[in-house]
Amino acid sequence: MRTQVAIIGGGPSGLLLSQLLHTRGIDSVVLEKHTRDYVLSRIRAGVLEHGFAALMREAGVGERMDREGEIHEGFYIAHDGIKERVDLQGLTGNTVIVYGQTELTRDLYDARERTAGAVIHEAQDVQPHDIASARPYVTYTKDGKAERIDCDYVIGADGFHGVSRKSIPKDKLREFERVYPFGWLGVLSRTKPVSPELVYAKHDRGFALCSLRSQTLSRYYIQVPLSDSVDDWSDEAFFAELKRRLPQDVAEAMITGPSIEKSIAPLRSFVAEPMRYGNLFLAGDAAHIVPPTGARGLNSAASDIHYLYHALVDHYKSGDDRGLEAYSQKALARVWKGQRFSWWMTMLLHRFPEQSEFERKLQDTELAYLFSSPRALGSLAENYVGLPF
Ligand code: FAS
Ligand code: PHB
Repeated sequence: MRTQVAIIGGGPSGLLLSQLLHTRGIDSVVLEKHTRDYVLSRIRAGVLEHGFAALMREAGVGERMDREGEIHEGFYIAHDGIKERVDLQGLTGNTVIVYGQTELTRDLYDARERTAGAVIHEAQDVQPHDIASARPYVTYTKDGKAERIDCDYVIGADGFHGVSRKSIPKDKLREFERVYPFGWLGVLSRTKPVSPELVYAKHDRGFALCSLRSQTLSRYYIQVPLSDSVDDWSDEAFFAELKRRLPQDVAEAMITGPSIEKSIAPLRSFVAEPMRYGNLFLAGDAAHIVPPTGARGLNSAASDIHYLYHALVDHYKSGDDRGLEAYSQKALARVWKGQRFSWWMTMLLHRFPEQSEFERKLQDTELAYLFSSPRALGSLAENYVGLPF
C-alpha cells in the first residue's frame, strides 16, 4: 500500500490530522493498535479550548460538539471554605467548551468512516522505517499478515507509550520530565453535576475537581497517593473524601451515585525535543504530557495538529516546505507555555507530601494575589482558554 502521510495512532491527534488532510485532498492512513471500542472506552479530557474547537469545525466534525457541548464562561477555585470565580469571558473575551474526549474521538471516527478514510484498527507491531530517508515506510501486522505502507511522511500520534518517539535515535532526542508524587482518582457517575461550572479545590487533605460531561454525567477527581489503587476506594469512600475537600455549600448540594468508571491517572510533565526527526513528526502525547490540572493535555495537541496540517498542505499544494522545517521549533514554543501553566496550576492547588509550612503559605499567598489582581487573574484566564496558535 502507498499513501502520502502514514499516521501512527488513532487517538484524537491522529484522527483530527487525518480528517483535516482529507478536506484538502491529501491522502493518509491511520494505524491504531486497539479496536475502536477500546479507544472509546478510555475516559480522558473534558475541556476543549476554542482553538481545538475551531479545528474540529475546520475538519467538518464540529456539529455535534456545538450541539451537545457546553460553553463555559468561567470556573471556580475553592479554598479555605469559599469558592472564587475566574471569569474567562470577562477577562479574555473567550470561553471553553465542555465536551468529552470520548465523544470528539467518536465524531472523528464517524467522519473518517463517512469519508472512506483509512483507519486500520488492531494494527500490531507497527514500526516506522527509514524515517531519515526520503522514502520512509511503516510495517505492521494485521490478522497475522505482514503489511507495509510506503509514504512521504510518518506522523507519530501514538501517545506517551507509543513506538514513534522510541524510533528516534537516543542521541538525537532530549527528554525533560517531572513526575509528581500523587495521582488523580477519577470517577464518572450518571448524576447531575454539583456545579454548572468546574470547581477546582485546594484543601489541606488534597486537591479535588468537580467537572462534568453533560447535565446528567458528572466527572469528579481527588488527589490520591501513588500507592493507592482503585480497589482502595469504594464509591462511598470516594464521595465522602471529595465532600471533605469542598466548601460546605458545594458538598451539601452534591448528588452522589454509583461510579460507571473509576481510574487513577499518574501525573507527569514531559517534553521530548525535537518533535521531528527526518520525515517523522511527533504530535500530541507522543511528544508531550502535562498534569491535567490546567486542562492542557488534549489542548496541547491542538497546535501541533494545526501546524502540521498547514505545513503539509503548503508542501503538497505549493511545494513550500517552510512549515515542515519550522514545525518542531514552532510547536515546542507553544507546548512549553502549556507545560508552564499546567505545572503552575499543579503546584498551586495540590498538597505535596514534603511541603514545608513556608511553601504552603506561598500557595495561600499566590491565591490571594490572583484574586486581588485582575492582571494576574487575566494571565491565568488567557492560558486556560488557550494561547494563540
Ligand atoms: P492518545 O494517547 O490519546 O492516542 C494515541 C493512540 O495511539 C492510542 O489510541 C493508542 O492506542 C495508539 N497507539 C499507541 N501505541 C501504538 C502503536 N505502537 N501502534 C499503533 N497505535 C498505537 N487531558 C486533559 O486535558 N484532561 C484530562 O482529564 C486528561 N485525563 C487523562 C487520563 C489519562 C489516563 C491519560 C493517559 C491522559 C489524560 N489526558 C487528559 C490527556 C489526554 O487527553 C491526551 O492529551 C490525549 O489523549 C492526547 O491525544 P493523542 O495525542 O491522540 O494521544
Ligand atoms: C475533566 O473533565 O476530565 C477535566 C476537566 C478539567 C481538567 C482536568 C480534567 O483540568
